[in-house]
Amino acid sequence: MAEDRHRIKTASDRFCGDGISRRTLLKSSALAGGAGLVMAGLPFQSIAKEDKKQMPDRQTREVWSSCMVNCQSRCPIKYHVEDGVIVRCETDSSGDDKYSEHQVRACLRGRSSRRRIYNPDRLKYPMKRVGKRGEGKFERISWDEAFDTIVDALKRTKAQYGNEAIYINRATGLMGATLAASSPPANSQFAQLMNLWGGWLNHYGTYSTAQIRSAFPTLYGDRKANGITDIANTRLYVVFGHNPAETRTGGGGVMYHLEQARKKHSVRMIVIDPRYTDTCLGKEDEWVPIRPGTDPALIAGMAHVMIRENLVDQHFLDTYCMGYDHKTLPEGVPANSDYKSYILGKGPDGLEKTPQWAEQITGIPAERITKLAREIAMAKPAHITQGWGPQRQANGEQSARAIGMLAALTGNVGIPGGNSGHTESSYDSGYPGFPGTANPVKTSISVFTWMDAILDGENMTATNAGVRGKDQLGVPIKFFWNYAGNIICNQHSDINNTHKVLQDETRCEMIVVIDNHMTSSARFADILLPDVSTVEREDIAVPDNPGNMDYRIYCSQVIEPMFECKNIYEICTELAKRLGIEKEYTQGRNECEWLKHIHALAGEAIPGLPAFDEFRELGIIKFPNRGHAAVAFKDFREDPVKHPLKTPSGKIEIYSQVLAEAAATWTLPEGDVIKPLPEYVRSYRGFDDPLTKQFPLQMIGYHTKSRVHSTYDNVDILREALPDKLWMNPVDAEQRGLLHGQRVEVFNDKGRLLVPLKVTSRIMPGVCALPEGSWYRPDRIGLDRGGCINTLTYWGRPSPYAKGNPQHTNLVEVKAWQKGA
Ligand SMILES: Nc1nc2c(c(=O)[nH]1)N[C@H]1C(S)=C(S)[C@@H](COP(=O)(O)OP(=O)(O)OC[C@H]3O[C@@H](n4cnc5c(=O)[nH]c(N)nc54)[C@H](O)[C@@H]3O)O[C@H]1N2
Ligand SMILES: Nc1nc2c(c(=O)[nH]1)N[C@H]1C(S)=C(S)[C@@H](COP(=O)(O)OP(=O)(O)OC[C@H]3O[C@@H](n4cnc5c(=O)[nH]c(N)nc54)[C@H](O)[C@@H]3O)O[C@H]1N2
Ligand code: SF4
Ligand SMILES: [Mo]
Repeated sequence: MAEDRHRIKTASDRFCGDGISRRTLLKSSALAGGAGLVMAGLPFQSIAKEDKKQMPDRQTREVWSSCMVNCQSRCPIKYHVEDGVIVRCETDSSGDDKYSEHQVRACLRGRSSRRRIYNPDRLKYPMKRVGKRGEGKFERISWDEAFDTIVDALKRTKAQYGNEAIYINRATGLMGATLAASSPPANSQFAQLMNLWGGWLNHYGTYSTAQIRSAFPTLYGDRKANGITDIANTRLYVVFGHNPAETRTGGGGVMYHLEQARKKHSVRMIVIDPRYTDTCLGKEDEWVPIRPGTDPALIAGMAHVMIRENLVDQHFLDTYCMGYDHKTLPEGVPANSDYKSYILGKGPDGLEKTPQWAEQITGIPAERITKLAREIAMAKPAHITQGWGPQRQANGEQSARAIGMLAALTGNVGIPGGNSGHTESSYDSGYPGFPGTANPVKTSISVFTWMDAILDGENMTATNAGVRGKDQLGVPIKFFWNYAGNIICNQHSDINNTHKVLQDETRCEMIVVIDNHMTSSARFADILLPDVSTVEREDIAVPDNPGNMDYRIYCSQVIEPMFECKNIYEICTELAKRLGIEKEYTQGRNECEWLKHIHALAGEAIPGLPAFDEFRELGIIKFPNRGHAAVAFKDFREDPVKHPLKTPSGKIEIYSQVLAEAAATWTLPEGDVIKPLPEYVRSYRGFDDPLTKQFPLQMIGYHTKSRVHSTYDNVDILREALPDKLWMNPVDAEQRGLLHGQRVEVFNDKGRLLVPLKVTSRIMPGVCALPEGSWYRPDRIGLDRGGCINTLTYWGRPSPYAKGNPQHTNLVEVKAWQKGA
């Protein structure tokens, strides 16, 4: 901190081509105080202007910026700056906080962002690796040397392997940014740079949603859901593996909307999750603990009850769906391949999917399954939905589709108060992002398969690895861009194995990491570049799930860039210069001019938008949805002939022709299957895998409120407030003689980690849970004292169709930790 205080950099006016100096700009932001705008038709109406607090004598300023990490909210933060140093922060206090024009209040993470900005882990200078890759030995170099080294490597890679050997990794640290966006990678400045230089290898899918993203469209042709506020119109909210109280916090987050909607009509809530989550905490009406990876079996068991008791919506299934029963099976498909036959035991497996059958798999008593089936079928309408936990499983495609199937079975699709089974949708004001150019390379790999592409890119094909845009990738990844991501070594699976692959410099030849902090991924860089943090640049922050009120936050530069940190636009401009594409890249604009340009484009889409300078002063503009909440597939429900779905048949494909084709033509590892029906499929590392003899506990990860993935993990007060613990049921703890609070070793065939134990009946027996995102900190004997869950996750087998990350499918054993063991 003391060092920061004394660091002085010459004020730069590169942001503003309008001649306003940086200091004046900061003052003008300060003048805005706590203003915010709500779009209330035309003209825009200012709803609050706090007293102007300007104390120039004391060099005190208040400047709006934001927290824009990937928790999927983004919150405005007003920083108080004294003598160039942030001393404290506040959040949105504009307006009267009326619902749908509400305040977007930051959570504890955003409010502690000062500790992330002034953190001892901050990267200060460009560095090059001097030891073995991953060893963490670096030497300070000049920016010129860094740029030249990168450009040499780029040129070498392109000449020898072509542009497809250049990969931009998934990285979500700046998912909410506009100019500094890291994700989707196609929106990043590195993508723009590479687009203009022949292209780069892209990926499809995300670590968040790979399975649901690929699988849901096979059912509905699309990934649509009713708006979150439409929950006010429902009788029953049935939620599978979704925990917005932790994963959608902040004033802009889904949890707030959910509470508002439920309050309106006392909506009942059933939570189906192996854990009693924070979303429950007395607010739920029922918690149904379920074994991880078995949701399709619960749904099959419920379908059995509904069919037997004549509770399915037969008219809906006949009119809008393919493959529910023999009447709507596509032509040429073998008899009894329909869902009803599967449930009633007339399909190829000959097994009736009774609630008793489902009990054996899910761990939910048959009686409870029966009652649940009746309640869900009879609640008209019911909003059936899912988070992304169920699909981050080895057969997550099946879970995602089965939940969608339940919505169809009960006829809840396309109506107010209903839903498709997909995660809720939000209102979108139409404010655009960075207008990038197209990538000349059309090939992409699944997000989870970059390591496969390093190891064996030559032989990855469309049918053995899900390569898209080309039959065969044909070339390994040789150059690796990693900007604002900690996926390389913390957030990807099976860290110990990843290390081995990456340590071999003959495979991936150049890894460039651009971050704020010395993360475990940063340690794997060949060239390591220090980026400025959000408060050291100008940008526009974009929320992900804003519910019924979209908004944009103007992030003014709060403090001068620290140390030798450079802004991403500056970095890419320097690289563009050396690649001979500076003009094409900058299009004659500096950062501020790009933001102005984007705001001007927004003005074309949103009439009455305040001028750029006003936006900058206001900090936040709010766009309430003045219409109704979205009702997914409403047109289709009203007229399925006029508004067919994007599936091959135009209907909801309970029997998916796309998946039937993949099942027939793809090469899968032994044991993997792709099923045309949303049926239950046993999975490796599931509850009944033979490996349970050695590692008897299923272990899921979850996204915790103490951080956002690995970001904020190095903020001391957050760690103190909520230390990571392994959740374990008292039954399992007793069997192992383990006590609450004790340090335990969690291990399997992939690795070992150390973490304190939380003995709690908030998790079902046979399952334990560890928050994801903790920083990997191995000791000399390979024991991860950081407690990073990816020490124990499995990489070798992506999910069958999406080729997604099965990071919640794990088997482990737990024992008391003995020092020196
Ligand atoms: N086992 C398991 N693994 C998981 C998951 C799971 O559920 N279980 N979840 C997966 C999911 S859904 C996701 S999205 C991924 C997330 O994985 P990542 O995308 O790697 O997310 P973070 O760990 O938050 O890393 C973000 C990085 O961005 C950096 N950063 C923040 N601000 C800036 C900035 O201004 N400039 C620069 N240059 N860097 C910045 C941070 O320091 C941090 O290193 O993890 C996945 N991994
Ligand atoms: N505070 C905070 N917020 C975040 C993030 C963060 O790291 N921290 N990350 C953000 C990102 S990038 C993402 S992708 C989202 C993640 O959002 P999600 O993927 O929805 O979050 P998870 O916690 O992984 O899983 C949600 C719930 O699913 C449960 N679950 C796991 N497996 C199963 C299963 O097989 N069946 C059922 N029924 N339930 C299961 C878990 O116990 C958990 O409570 O959150 C976002 N928000
Ligand atoms: S972590 Fe998310 S909810 Fe919290 S302040 Fe940041 S953007 Fe807002
Ligand atoms: Mo995510």
